[in-house]
This record gives sequence, C-alpha cells and structure tokens, in this order.
Amino acid sequence: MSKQFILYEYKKQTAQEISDKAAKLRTLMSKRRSVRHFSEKEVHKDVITDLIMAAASAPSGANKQPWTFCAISDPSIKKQIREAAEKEEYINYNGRMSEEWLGDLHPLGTDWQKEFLELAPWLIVIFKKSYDIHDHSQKKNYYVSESVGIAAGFFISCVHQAGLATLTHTPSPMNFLTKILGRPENEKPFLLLPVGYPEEGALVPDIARKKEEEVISWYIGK
Ligand code: IYR
Repeated sequence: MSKQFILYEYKKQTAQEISDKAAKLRTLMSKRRSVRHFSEKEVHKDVITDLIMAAASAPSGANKQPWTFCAISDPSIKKQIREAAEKEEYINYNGRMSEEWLGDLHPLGTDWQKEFLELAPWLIVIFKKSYDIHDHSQKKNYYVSESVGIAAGFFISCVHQAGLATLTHTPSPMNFLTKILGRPENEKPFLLLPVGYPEEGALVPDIARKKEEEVISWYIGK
C-alpha cells in the first residue's frame, strides 16, 4: 500500500492572536443554547450543505467517515417524523422514563410534544455506519460512536457560529427514522437536529454551565 503525505496547510499566528481567538470562541460558544422554538423562515440549501460538509471534516477512526447526514425540508416527511417521534415520546414521558429522569428534565420544560419537528425549515438526521458495504462485502468501521459524536459536535458548533439555532433531539427508540428515510441496514440513526432561525423572543431554560474548577483538573509540572 502506498503512503502519500502532503504538507499541512498551517496558518502561522502569534500567541497573542491565538489567545484573543480562544477568548472570543469561549464567549461565542457560551452563548450557544439548545433551542426548542423555531421560526418557519427558510434557510437556503447551500447553507445546509456548507454546515454539513464542515461537520463531515471531523476526525474519524481510520478516516472511515462513518456517517450519513440526511437533510429534510419536505413538509410531508417532517410531518411523518413528528408523528412517529411524538408517539414514542408520549410513551417515554408517560411511563418509560424513570421518576428521576423526569425530575432531571423538569427544569428544561420538555414534554412529548415536538412542534419543532415540523416548524424548523430543516431536520438533519445523522446516521452512523457500523460498517460500510463495498462490492457486496462488509468493511469494518472503527470508533463509530466517538467519530459520529465528534462530527455531530462540529455540526452543532458550526450551526451556532453561522448564526442559526439547533437542538440535539434524541427520540427513543428512533428506528422509525431508518424506515421513514429508507436507510440501508448498515446505518443506524444517531441524532436528530432541527436547524433554523430561533422564533422571535424564544425562551430557553435559565441554566448555568459548570465553573472552570468543576470542569478542569490541571496536572502542571513545576
Ligand atoms: N428524548 C426526550 C427526552 C429528553 C431526554 C434528555 I437526557 C434530554 O436532555 C432532553 C429530553 C425528548 O426529546 O423530549
């Protein structure tokens, strides 16, 4: 097997520039919120393409890129997804989730109703591919959940940085997405993300992020 290497395109920056950017990113990312109230205002398909391709630049096990992003704006498919998701969520909220779980969700104000699945102009469903199929044979993928999780993180971050809103929605179980979207058997639904503009005056829960000392354990030599 031939190995090919190319020069890493690295843009040199001063320590000062890097520190300014890191501080700006910290502020920008701290403003990201999971939004549950979307405007119906359209988002151009090209924007979605760019955001997905930015996400698909994520690192992955053995560079297998084990993901498919389904981008849905078709109202009839969104309706089917909403109906199927609400059916599962109704059962979740009325018995399948523990009291502890419901208690943890209470401050977030979530319930089984998911209007956003029809209102947001786009639904992005990320599928993970536990294996690929080449010439009728199965090819292994590695660290699939980690890889797709990283790509999803890239996507959420890019949506926010582009000025749109999203939500990591995990209807459970979500195999209905495989069926509605007609995905092949090597793909499993991973996350469902509505993407769009937040509704004017959208409210989000008043939650705090953990402090530096709760999040970071430093190991610094003398
Ligand atoms: N999937 C459900 C429940 C839910 C679970 C967690 I963990 C959340 O952080 C939020 C919601 C729903 O979407 O309502």
